[in-house]
Amino acid sequence: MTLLSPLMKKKLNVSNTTYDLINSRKGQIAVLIDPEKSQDEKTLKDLLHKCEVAKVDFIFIGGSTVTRREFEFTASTIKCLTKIPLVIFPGSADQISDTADAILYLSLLSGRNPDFLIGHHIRSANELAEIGIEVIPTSYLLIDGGTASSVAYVSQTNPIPREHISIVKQTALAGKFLGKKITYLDAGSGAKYPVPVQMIHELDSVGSPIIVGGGIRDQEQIHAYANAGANVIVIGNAIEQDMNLVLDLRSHAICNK
Ligand code: 1GP
Repeated sequence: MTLLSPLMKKKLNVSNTTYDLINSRKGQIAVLIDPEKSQDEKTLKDLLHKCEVAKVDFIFIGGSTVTRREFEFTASTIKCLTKIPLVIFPGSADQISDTADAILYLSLLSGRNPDFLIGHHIRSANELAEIGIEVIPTSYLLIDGGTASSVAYVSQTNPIPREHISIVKQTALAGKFLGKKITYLDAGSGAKYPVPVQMIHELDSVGSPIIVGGGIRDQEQIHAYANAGANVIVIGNAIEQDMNLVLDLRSHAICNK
């Protein structure tokens, strides 16, 4: 067996981290599984099989009010059932598992709640260092999606108004200067209005990979985000309501740039 040194991997352009994968192309798809709502093992197996058939790029796991036990159980079940990279999208410091490939280390920069800017991070830092999973510093921006989102409620913060694109851009830029490697725009689960496509276009100049989610329900929206330059498009609720929708995601690949 030949082991490639990190330098050789770089030369050969072999992606070896989840961040590299996220950064590698536009229009990738993540299916979000909320352990609190995740069904029995059989249903989870069925969903993950469909995700594989549809060539879903990532499975995200997380939720606003998930317990440690629910989280650990669902994460290890997913890991046993699929090889699709598993990425933690945490709602709190309790949502950690060494079975995941990476964690989005979210700082809720749209809000001013110190717990979600640094508090949960301090609580989880030792454990993350111990288990050694890939930690991806991420600017997390909540955008008004026309409904009261659970993230806004749990974090006790206000989302950025959707028409204030310049605030979003300044916040994403500040996040980049603070060392965040990714910008995540979220209209909140079940949002009435998803993040405006124009916002994705405008963030292009910031130069960080973009993840977008919240209220995305159809192919048209997915294509629009992919063409605007989003690296990863996250879908949760719509798939919880109709698992077969995941099979339609296969055609997203035509938009990959
Ligand atoms: C992840 O909040 C989203 O960014 C998920 O939203 O459940 O509406 O797809 P949905």
